Amino acid sequence: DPYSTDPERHPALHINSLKPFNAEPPPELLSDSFITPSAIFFKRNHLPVPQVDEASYQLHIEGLPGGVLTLSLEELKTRFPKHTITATLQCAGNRRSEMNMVKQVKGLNWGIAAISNATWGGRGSGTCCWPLWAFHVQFEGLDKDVTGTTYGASIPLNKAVNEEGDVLLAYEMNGQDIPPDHGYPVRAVVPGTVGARNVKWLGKIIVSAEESSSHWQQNDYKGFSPGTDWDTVDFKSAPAIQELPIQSAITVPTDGAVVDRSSEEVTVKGYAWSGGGREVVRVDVSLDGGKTWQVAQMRSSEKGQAPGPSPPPGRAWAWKLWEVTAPLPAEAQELEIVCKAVDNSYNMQPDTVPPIWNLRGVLSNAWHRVKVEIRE
Ligand code: MTE
Ligand code: MO
Repeated sequence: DPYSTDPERHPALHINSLKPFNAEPPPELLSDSFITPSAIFFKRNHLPVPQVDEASYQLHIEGLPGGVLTLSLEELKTRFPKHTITATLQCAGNRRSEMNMVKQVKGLNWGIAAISNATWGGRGSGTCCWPLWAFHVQFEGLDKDVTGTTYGASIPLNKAVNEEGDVLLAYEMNGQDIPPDHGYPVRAVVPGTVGARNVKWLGKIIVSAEESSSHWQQNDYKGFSPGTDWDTVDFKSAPAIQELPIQSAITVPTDGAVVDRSSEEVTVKGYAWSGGGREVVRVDVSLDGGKTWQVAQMRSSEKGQAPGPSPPPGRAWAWKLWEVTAPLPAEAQELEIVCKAVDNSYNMQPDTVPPIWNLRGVLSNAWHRVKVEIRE
């Protein structure tokens, strides 16, 4: 069993698939902390977790003018200054289950928690000397399938070399060595970019004229029209997902929860985030299915702590947690709670799923709705 050496996992995780291991935290745990503890950070593995020995670990970098560059973990840690960023990672398939409710899609049935936020430490990728003919930076993982094919993906070169892109070759997550499930000993952190390009267990970097030829770059993680089906889909016709669209969801209460009339108020909590470093500037919350709205309170730090300086424009990599406490409407027996976020480009979420439905169930970012019963 190639999965027999996979690490132990936190029992609170909701498991979507055991081998490979795919799991998300319960939503109400997610909004408890601005920085998601690594143990409950969502886990998305396509393959077995590779066993990497830190003493013999090597990172190979190809396509630079000087030929192949090989770095040990020690060299990566000591030869370059350490950068630290707080960035949210979201899987392209987050909230796929809502697409499944419209019409069956192909993929893991993620709820709303295939998204988490961590502090990452490592070497910045922006340096000198990138060749003029290069347009992409490919990443290869050390995780392999039975045929020896490794996980791979690529990002545009300009994202990787721009210091304001904040791309990291990260060896720390939340102040500690990156845990095995999250890419020990080194992973690419590409803030603002879909989870799939944040390659874990990084073995090789290739500076190239071409995108990664991997299955996950070419024939997966792309968006299509609701009218495209598996008979007509042409993966070459769509660009690989890089930056993700505006997103928000309600973590508390959960769908189907019951609130007591005597409590008189309801507190709604959730997260909001946008790709490409765009900052969330507002979250609107409705208790009546979208007829009336109020603006949520947002925070960008742990509860009770002062927020740090706001991020420079275009570098808002971390999510915001938000909260609203409102009186229970007198007449209602049921609430349909809805949230929607707005980023600093005034991008907003679509109100329903059908116009954005796609056969792979990616980019699911419609207004999030939960129904709550009021018990008299
Ligand atoms: N990197 C490797 N080597 N193998 C993988 O299976 N999964 C990708 C990405 N990097 C993957 C990978 C996907 S699809 C996502 S969403 C993120 O890792 C998930 O990162 P996490 O498990 O740390 O949350
Ligand atoms: Mo993903």
